[in-house]
Amino acid sequence: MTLYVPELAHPLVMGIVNVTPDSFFDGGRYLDHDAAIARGRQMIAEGADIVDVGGESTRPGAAPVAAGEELGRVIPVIEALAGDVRVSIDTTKAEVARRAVEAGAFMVNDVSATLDHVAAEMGVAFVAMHRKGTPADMQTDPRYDDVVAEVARYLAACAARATEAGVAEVWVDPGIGFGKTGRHNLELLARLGELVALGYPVLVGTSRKSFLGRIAAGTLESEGPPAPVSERYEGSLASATVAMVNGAAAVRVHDVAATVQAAKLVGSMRSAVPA
Ligand code: HH2
Repeated sequence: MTLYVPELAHPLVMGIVNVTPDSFFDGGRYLDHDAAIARGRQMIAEGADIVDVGGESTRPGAAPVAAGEELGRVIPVIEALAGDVRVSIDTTKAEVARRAVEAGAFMVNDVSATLDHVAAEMGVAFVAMHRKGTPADMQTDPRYDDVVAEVARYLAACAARATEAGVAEVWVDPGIGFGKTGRHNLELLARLGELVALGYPVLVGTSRKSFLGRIAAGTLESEGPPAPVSERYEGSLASATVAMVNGAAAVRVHDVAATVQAAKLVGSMRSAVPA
């Protein structure tokens, strides 16, 4: 099921369903399969183009999950939803990616950017995301000379490797919050056009992330605490809109209904400009 066409009417909205006890925003809410499936169905009703199902949190310091446990979390949810919406699997494990595609997933969303060969073998789309470090250490003083240039170089190399491996549909993602300070995240959003210029559809995930809490609390430049996840809705919507205006082909969000409205606005705006 190929998804991306350059002349999309509007940027795509990818809804997040984390079937985990510990995801930073929705952890524990959808660990029960029925709850996860109901959440996915709600997102479909709200207009999600893709539902991204994950069974392992990537939050800083999250505990690793064994493949068997991860499979048990995600496969029933993918099987229930894949007939009604495009489902992507958010995993870094080859076995989970394979079984998820067999269960109906059409895209491998891989924050480690290592599963291109699996996506090629299974004939599905692949998202290569940039991250620096591992969940355990990625937020310990990340440094770049030029964050956008470094991320662009890395994603270009990943995308070239994936294409060479035989992946027909390659997406790239700057990995907001993965080994980046708030300033790095903001620079990536502001200069997103440089990633769009690589020629691959760009996915961006800012939803409820801590730099938004820092902006809300006025602690972007200090050691003070960010506003809690419950107070990051407006920043999530605003930053997703910025990403779409700056050329993102899709945004990965927890709040689907409002983001779909924003995506329609951006799509209408694009089509209002004479060719
Ligand atoms: N962010 C998270 C997880 N997967 N995948 C892509 N492609 N891009 C992202 O920015 C991205 C991602 C982290 O968010 P979330 O899934 O809400 O939290 P957790 O990792 O704690 O489950």
